[in-house]
Amino acid sequence: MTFQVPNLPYKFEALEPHIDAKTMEIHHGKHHAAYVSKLNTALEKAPSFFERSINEVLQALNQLPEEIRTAVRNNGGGHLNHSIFWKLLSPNGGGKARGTILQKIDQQFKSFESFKEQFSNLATNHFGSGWAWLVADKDRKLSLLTTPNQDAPILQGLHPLLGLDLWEHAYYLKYQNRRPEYIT
Ligand code: MN3
Repeated sequence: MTFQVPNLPYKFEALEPHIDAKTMEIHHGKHHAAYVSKLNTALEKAPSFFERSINEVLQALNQLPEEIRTAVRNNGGGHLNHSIFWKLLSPNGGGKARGTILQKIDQQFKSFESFKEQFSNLATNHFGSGWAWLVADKDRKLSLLTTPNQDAPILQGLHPLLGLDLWEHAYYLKYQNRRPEYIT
């Protein structure tokens, strides 16, 4: 089975006014679709990897032929990161975290407000394209980081809990150069 773009769990316009319908349509239908298409083309050189999940493929990059490793890292990462991103967004989302995750955030970042501020600063100051993440390590310790390009946290053995796309294609139509406003 080749990799497929997952359906959005809501309509393109569902995230208005924060993220506009046209951005969602292009982001999901063109950008994500291109990552998937290029991933599938690259893996034609190693078709046994079609049997694996995208997480497993990215964790086994060094088993791939060297000539397709970069293409799989970039486009496989693009596929995984966006698949996570669509599910993190929701028309009924937002607000303060609750329950166990809030306790962990308070422990690690002192308060939810301080976590938001640190996450926003990190995302704002990331140079160029990439992603901002809240991740858990294997001991369930939380931390913040950014990754360049489409590098996925799983490449570092980290489990993403929250991710924000910092590529201009994610916000340019509505926010132009105002990345901080998009992040908020
Ligand atoms: Mn994107």
